[in-house]
Amino acid sequence: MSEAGGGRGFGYSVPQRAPWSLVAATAALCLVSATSVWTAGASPMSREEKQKLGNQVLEMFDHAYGNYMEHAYPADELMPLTCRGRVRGQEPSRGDVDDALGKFSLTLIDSLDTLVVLNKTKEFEDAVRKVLRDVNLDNDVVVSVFETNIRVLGGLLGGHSLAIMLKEKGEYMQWYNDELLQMAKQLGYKLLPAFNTTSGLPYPRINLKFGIRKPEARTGTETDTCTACAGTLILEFAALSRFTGATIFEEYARKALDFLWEKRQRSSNLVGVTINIHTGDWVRKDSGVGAGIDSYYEYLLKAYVLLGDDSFLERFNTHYDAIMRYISQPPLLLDVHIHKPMLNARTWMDALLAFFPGLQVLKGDIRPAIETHEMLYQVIKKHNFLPEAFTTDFRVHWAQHPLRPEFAESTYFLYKATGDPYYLEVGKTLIENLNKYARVPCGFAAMKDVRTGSHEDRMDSFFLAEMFKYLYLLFADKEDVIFDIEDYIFTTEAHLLPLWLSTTNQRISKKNTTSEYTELDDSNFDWTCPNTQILFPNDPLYAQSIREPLKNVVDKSCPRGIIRVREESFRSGAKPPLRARDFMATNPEHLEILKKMGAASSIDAEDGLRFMQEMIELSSQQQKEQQLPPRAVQIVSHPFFGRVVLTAGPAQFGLDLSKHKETRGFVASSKPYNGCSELTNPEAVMGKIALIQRGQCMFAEKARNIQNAGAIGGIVIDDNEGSSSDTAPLFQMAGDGKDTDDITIPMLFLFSKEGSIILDAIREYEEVEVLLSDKAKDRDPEMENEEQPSSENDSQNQSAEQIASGSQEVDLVGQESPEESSLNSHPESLSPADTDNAASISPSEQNSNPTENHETTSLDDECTDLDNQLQEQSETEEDSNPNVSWGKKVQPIDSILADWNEDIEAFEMMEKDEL
Ligand code: DMJ
Repeated sequence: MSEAGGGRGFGYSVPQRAPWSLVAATAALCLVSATSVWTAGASPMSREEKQKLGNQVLEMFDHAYGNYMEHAYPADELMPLTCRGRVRGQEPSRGDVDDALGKFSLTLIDSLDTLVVLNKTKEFEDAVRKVLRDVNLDNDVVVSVFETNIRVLGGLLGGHSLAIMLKEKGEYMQWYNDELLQMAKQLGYKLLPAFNTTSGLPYPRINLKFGIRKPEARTGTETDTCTACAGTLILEFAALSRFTGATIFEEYARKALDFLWEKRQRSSNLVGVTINIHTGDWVRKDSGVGAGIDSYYEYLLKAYVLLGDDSFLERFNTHYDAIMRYISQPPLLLDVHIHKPMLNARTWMDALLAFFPGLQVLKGDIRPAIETHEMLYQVIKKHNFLPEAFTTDFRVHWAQHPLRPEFAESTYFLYKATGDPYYLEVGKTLIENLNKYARVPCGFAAMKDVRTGSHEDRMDSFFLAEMFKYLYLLFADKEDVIFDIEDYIFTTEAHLLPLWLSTTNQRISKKNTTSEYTELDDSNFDWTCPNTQILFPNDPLYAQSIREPLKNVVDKSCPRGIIRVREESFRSGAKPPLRARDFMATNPEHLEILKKMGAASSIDAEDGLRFMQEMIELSSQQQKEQQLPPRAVQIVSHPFFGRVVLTAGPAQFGLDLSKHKETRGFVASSKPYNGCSELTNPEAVMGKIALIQRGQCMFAEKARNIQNAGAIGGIVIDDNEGSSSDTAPLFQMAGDGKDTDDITIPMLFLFSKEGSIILDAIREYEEVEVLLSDKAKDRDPEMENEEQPSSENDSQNQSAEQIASGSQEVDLVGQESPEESSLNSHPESLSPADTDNAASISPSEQNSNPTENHETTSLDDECTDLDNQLQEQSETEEDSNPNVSWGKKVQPIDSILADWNEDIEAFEMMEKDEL
């Protein structure tokens, strides 16, 4: 049997096994309804256009996968800027991120089932042969148990699932004899020692060769793991058990889940972000649906779908009720404290939570899914990508974006659930942005900073495992995929596991915990799919009507805290709590409130805690705002055409690129290369951007020397070989303590790795033109037109390859000898610049951008507008729909107070219980 809809949740068939629960059944019903009824609103997309977009996705995949195979394989990942493989130990360590790399050709394994989804069966067959021939799982490398499970074990199982499907069809893979499954089993056994704890929660890391215990293992001393790390194993482990008949894997994964469930905070039914694997104590007690927890929730619901075990659904529903009660503040999802769930733990959200609307579709709760997705889309429209973290008033908090697939995933599921072509348009924008801003000659590069558009030399394997699957499936009709996607469930890494596993090898005894679950109040799910009768069939504009009030939520937002139901009550007369940003030490009333915060009532204490927390955040934000944000060096000449954007450190002197138009020019090396004395080659740098090596004199002195020689700008390149903005925090170049007003040209700093990309380009192409700016500019449309995807790719690949194979020694005019440059003295003054974890946009940066400028200057008006809008909205919505406003119920004051009292009681109980 195959359900209608397709996709992660709804594509599953449920052959001869336990009956569906109400939730999953109604969720499936949602899709039946949605796909059979189409919606008005956004205009429907023609079959031709969908096919065109599907083909574009295929071409993009070829560009990413082809470059990985050509320039990186058998390394784990491609480094798309330097066009080579990332081999662990050969690159500077990036910390935890590197724990995904086990010298097991990660990207190839993670891409296996994508090849089949994208109809590349021949390539799949080749890829499987390569995995069997080349991949070694016995390396002396310490890897993350979580990442190895979802990417490698999941990749092998997804590959096996589709290999046996193809074999059965009779054309491809006829030689296949479960070899991928045997590898998966071997890997499964290698991961098992991680579970050797009294709690049953796995250690976060394991040595593939030596396990945990042996001294050679170099791991096993960790005490903590993240909830998602311990709670995201059941799909792969159960699949492995059921495919092979070895029950141990499923047993271990279940035990870990049982333990997490036992440890949930009993009053709030929430879990924290990290837990002690020996004692079971929560180490980090904040709780959200993003980083650290995300796929724990995902796997509870999907374990129910795959394994048909009601206890997983009951657990999921209990957590979901808590999430909707405390964390969901539509359209936002904000972390709270597990013991004090009415208290926000943060004022920002992370990008990983973008998967949640997709999970809500699986659950059947469409309305909040539409709202959160719409909010995220507006953030994307503002920055082209979802920054790793953004504040509740939608400013960038962490500026990176490693090409994460979560938003594409949710877009796909929302399209499946609503059939609304709006989501196809969203997908089209994602494709355009990837091609416009992340595509580089040798693949797709992660964004180092979405504000400047600069790149990082990184293309994570999940980009191939997930992004291309979801984008392709978004535009695909049933006949565009060679098998029935509805017969499979997607793991968190988008690997495909067949639903028939639910009835195979069911020998694991299920824990009967049903009595532990509390009866849920269904009114929390007023807007879930059971309302299909009044949703899609009668109101084809349903999804659009939910999005409409949120249309300008990001642009119109003001720097303010989120509105919680409790605060809404203050609009009706009561005094709002004092917020850190409004505090004035000279205001006696404020001082009085502060005093009270330390006093008796728990509400005052709660406000006090929040106040302190806000103060800390505010002061770190202010500190960051005093720093200059990073800048961009964009290579605009052939064959880069603006595609490669390097992250550069700013200077505290010279032309401020945030206030002036960008500076564009050809680059030339100064002589002497360190720029510490009058240049001997002024004719070479005149009218150009001079390259100077760091060291031996002050930055300002270098700037003066190149300026005197007629340079229009300068790029200082770090002399510490191998340094990179991927691994070292950027800094800003400080002046020399004297007046630097005489320096009028812009000066930027590049770490050695980024600098060598320019130096290699000079060696290869001689004439290299760059743009120095605060933010990468769109590529030159004329040059864009010259691009012919296939032939140009060839030449891009060729040039990238040439660069990759070129030596790092660059024959530069006037370059000093290695002996000279090895004199590594740094008398320049440095000051920390906006770093990786870049804070919010600084006032100067806001001023540089006309749109943002407008936003800042008209803030008060807009705040008033938004308040009025909210007010009006709740009034009008109250007329048409007495219960709903911005996803929050508009309650009469007495009911708000009753709720409030209930909150206080719960809060007091929790305090007694837990503190
Ligand atoms: C993927 O590896 C998985 O989706 C995981 O669950 C968390 N996110 C990354 C991609 O962002």
